[in-house]
Amino acid sequence: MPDKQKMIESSYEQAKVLYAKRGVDTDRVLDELAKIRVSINCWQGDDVRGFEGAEELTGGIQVTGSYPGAARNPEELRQDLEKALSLIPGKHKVNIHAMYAETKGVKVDRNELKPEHFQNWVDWAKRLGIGLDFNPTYFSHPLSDDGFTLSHQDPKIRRFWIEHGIACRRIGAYFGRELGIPCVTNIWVPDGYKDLPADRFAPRRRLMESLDQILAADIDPEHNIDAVESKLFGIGSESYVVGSNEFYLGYAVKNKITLCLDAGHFHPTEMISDKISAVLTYVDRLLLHVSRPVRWDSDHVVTFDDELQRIMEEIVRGKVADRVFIALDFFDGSINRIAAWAIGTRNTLKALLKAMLEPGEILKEYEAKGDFTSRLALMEELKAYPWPAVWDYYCLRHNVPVRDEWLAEVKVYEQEVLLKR
Ligand code: RNT
Ligand code: ZN
Repeated sequence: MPDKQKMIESSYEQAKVLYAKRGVDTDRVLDELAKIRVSINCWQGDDVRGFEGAEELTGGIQVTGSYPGAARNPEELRQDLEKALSLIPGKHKVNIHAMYAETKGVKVDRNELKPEHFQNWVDWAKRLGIGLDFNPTYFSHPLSDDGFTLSHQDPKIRRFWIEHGIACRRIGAYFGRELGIPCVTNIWVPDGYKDLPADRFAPRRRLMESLDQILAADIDPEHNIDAVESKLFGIGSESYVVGSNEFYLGYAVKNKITLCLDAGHFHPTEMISDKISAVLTYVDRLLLHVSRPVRWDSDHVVTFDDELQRIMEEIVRGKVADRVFIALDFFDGSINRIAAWAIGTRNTLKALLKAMLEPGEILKEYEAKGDFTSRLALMEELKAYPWPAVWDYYCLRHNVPVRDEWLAEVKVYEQEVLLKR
């Protein structure tokens, strides 16, 4: 359809002129945007089930909904991810968990996992030219059943989970080396109490010591980047979470590792967008779990809301894109799971693009002069600048569906593939 193409191109040319008047070079912005990899969470595709045959998702997180077509095995999950990636402009990363190991029917416990158990993922990522990120899985396992892992009072159970952490860092380094793109290995543990603890100190001390042992293993920081993720509460850990924000902020600063901020892991009115500049004053790098809490840590699909835009504005205005890893974390089983990936990832990229199109220097100048009227006026006018025309052109240039055209492709895939499962 050359007409459609012409329309998109001419809208882009008009947008380009408007942005140029504000000193923004849209062509350059699109080149910059193409360099940013978003880490897409594989666990949206199978409702966080993994390949170990686990019957239940534990750890205080929950997927609701029973939309047909969830991936049941590695082949289906990768096929679905590939479909989703074909609807998203740019080259990205896929984020996997230890429970997505492929052990050829042999039982390999989590403390014994090796790079070879992820060879299919690596070969697949190579073929697609994407990166991989990694997460040890500290839930949905008999040794996490009483709600404690790395901070467990039983040294044998702690040992098991320490070994798991070390195994995962090795696997992460393998991903980074093989793919030529560093792997972020993110530690999140569900440890905590439903009701008021008598001792809040001891589990935190144990968690610190366990993390120290995991990090003591000598693993090439060029290929593997260690991150720790905090949380406020979970289902069954409402009163106390061992790995709270203060705990991990202190840990990351002290040990010079990456801190992970999940958008759903704070009080409902507390926003991670405001934390980026604070945290990056003290840690080198930040991992974001871009998610959407609705009244609680519900992990809804990321929409184009205010907080998403603020997060991206912070990254762009602060010129810290090289210090922030953007990863997605949502799991909704009530809608088509490929659509969930497409919606969440496309929104993330749109918000990033919109932020990159901002004439940031002008805004900062107004601010420095104390002209807050102009600052607010321009910020508000920019919302109606033709950034969607730039987005459409970006999709066209990267050969992915423009606007809601991707939905028709998902519907065909649903008929031909998902509903036959
Ligand atoms: C849980 C954390 C964690 C998980 C994934 C599956 O509250 O957000 O990041 O969502 O590891
Ligand atoms: Zn998370």
